[in-house]
Amino acid sequence: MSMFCDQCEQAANGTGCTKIGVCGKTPTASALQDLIIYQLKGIGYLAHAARGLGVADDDVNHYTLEALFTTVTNVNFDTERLSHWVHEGARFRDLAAERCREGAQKAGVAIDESAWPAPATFTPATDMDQLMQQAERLAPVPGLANPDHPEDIRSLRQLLIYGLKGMAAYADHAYLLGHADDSVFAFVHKALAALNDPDLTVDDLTELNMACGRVNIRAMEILDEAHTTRFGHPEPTSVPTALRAGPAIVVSGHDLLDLEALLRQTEGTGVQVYTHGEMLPAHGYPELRKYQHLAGHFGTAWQSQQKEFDGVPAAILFTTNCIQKPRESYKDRVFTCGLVAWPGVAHVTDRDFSDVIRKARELGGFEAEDGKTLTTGFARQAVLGVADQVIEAVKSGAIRHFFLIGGCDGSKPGRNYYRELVERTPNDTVVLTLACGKFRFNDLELGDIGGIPRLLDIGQCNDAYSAIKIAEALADAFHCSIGELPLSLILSWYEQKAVVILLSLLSLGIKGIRLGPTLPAFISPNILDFLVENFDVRPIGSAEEDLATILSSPVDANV
Ligand code: FSO
Ligand code: SF4
Repeated sequence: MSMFCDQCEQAANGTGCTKIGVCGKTPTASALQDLIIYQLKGIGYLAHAARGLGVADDDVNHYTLEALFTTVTNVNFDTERLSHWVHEGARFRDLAAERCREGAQKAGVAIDESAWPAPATFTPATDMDQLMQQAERLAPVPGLANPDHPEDIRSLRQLLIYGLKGMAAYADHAYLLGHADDSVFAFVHKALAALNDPDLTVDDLTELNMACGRVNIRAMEILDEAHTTRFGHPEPTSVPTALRAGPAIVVSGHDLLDLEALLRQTEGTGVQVYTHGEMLPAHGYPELRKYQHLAGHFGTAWQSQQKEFDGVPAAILFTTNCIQKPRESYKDRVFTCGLVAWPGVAHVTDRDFSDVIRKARELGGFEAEDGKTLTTGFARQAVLGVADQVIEAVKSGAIRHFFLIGGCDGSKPGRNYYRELVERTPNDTVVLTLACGKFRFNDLELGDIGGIPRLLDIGQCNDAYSAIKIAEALADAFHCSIGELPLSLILSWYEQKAVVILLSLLSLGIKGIRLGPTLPAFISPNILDFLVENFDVRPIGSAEEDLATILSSPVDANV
């Protein structure tokens, strides 16, 4: 069985995975994810039509987000769970169709169901072999990259689907915290519905992609609201990497709600909880850091997990991506929850972490060990709280330039660029960072400028919203646009959440972004030319040369 997937930066040979995913995704899992996307185009069509008739359905909204999120890189590798999503898709499609009929009845209009596109009437087979046959039949080239579409159209359609996946991840985190905005669901359904139209032009698709970026800013804003309402505004925090003696749970992923539930359930049990990867910024939130047994941070970014978890005497909990195939040396102590799943790995439901706690006790835990400290918690409120000091430092020349060096980490050697770049930044510059790419350099001691740390960790990837707010506030203070600030954006991408953040930055008109370690496989040469011409997007070069170009740029003199 073949497959085709080009949605992440690891796409085999820079074009796409065709035999098995570099991430470990099997052709069966890939086909099931394709079916989920196929069905979502139908659900989107019906939900968009129902909304137009005045009826929105919250269950359909939530299914849409979670089904998209399930197909993001390094989330769900379990074919049993994926086939469950396909079958659930048929149920939610029926619900969306019902809402459509209800809306039509209320509005007194007739609907022509024979005009509904094929994905809106698709019935999945019950048996896996037949499901695979359906997947093969529906996607002549698996992966839904229709070979009949011209290359640029295909490229923009993939870009939109990947952007929607990334946005859905952020909107789902917010939804689970009780925060949502119908404008986000409305756009996701509208865009999925549009993808049924085989005649979309480059202009139509460009507009949809830009809108995806704009709506994602709202999705990240809602998530920021959800996090800060529930957990307070992050505060600058020193996080130990030292280990305490005793039973331990290491928590990875991005879901702060899962972490909070685990902290509550482990309180007073003697089990220490450590963050891993994208969970590091959790330490900055007052309502999470108040737990004395939130002991510190373990390890670095996602791609090092197999090495870092090898034989670790602790239970490991994955709350979201990025999970990799667990080695036998630690598979028995890995747990997943929420949407993340790996075949044969224990899955926690309803945030009942008792099995995880039991496993942590059984394993005995770490011996005490010394470690360094990392800092985090420089989200928008903390940075804007010292805005006057920052503005003064820029005016006096103490701060010459800001770098936003953020995004995902990954295993390509080219990613050393980001460390080299940070190491070379002059002492009169400030580095803002976010997401797991920071682990390339967040152990560096960069010192401070008049009390302002030179390395500021804004948070997780979704905290790109905070970064945008900080940039907007600086631009306001200097009466200029973000593009006129002495600020350079140097991004590393890996998966679809980074794709949607890039769309968000482009939708704000931000130009001159440097992107690495390689450019997306699904971007065609013409679309790349468009991005270069209109947004001055450039691939990263060498750290030394890029830095020299940035610091000699006339934009330095603008403020
Ligand atoms: Fe990293 Fe993975 Fe947060 Fe991504 S852990 S790579 S962009 O999931 O979402 O930054
Ligand atoms: Fe390949 Fe990335 Fe797709 Fe996995 S998600 S199959 S590594 S392109």
